[in-house]
Amino acid sequence: MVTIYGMIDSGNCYKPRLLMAKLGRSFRHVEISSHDGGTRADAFTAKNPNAMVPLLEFDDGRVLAESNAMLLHLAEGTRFVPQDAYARALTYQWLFFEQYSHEPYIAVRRALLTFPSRKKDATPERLAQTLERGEKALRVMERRLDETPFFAGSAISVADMALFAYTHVAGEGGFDLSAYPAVAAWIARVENDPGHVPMNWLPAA
Ligand SMILES: N[C@@H](CCC(=O)N[C@@H](CS)C(=O)NCC(=O)O)C(=O)O
Repeated sequence: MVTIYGMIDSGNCYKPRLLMAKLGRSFRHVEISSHDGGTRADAFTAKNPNAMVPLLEFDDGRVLAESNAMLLHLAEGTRFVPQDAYARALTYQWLFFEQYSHEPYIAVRRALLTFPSRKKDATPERLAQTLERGEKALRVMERRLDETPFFAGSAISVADMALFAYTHVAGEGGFDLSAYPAVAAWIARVENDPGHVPMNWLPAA
């Protein structure tokens, strides 16, 4: 059985948990948190020198970091990675968009406003920058979702799981999703896809 090291309140860590739940696959959750220094502890950095969760560990000791790499690996051969080459390329496009143009603003603003350990970093400049760039990401998403029900086209893919993770809690970062009706409708579509679980869901021990 694979192990996912992760934080319960992190969207990046939610991504592989959500996918595993939807696939009906068993896994072990080990809580490693940046709040209490767990991600920087020697025992963890021996596994991931980048000192970040999530981290996937296979039975044979091999590990895989980066939430979106985990999504692609765990979803290989399932309905969550499109067969069509262009739709698959679009899936990659939106996964990269999530990491470069979305997560650094929408996830980070939420962390700045809600994680006590990040409060010292919540300067007015940082909050203004993350708001402006996060709104830009939401506008890009709104435009795409005006065209298609899901990011890679007509069917849900791992790109939707990656973007859902922090978009559905964007309100905690001060983003008003009522200004983005296509995004709000997409959130409901993702939540209604079979096997969906909320962010705080954990497998039975
Ligand atoms: N690009 C990485 C980002 C992972 C990341 O930012 N992890 C945060 C939690 S959401 C973390 O572990 N931070 C460690 C720390 O701040 O000490 C991914 O998608 O997996």
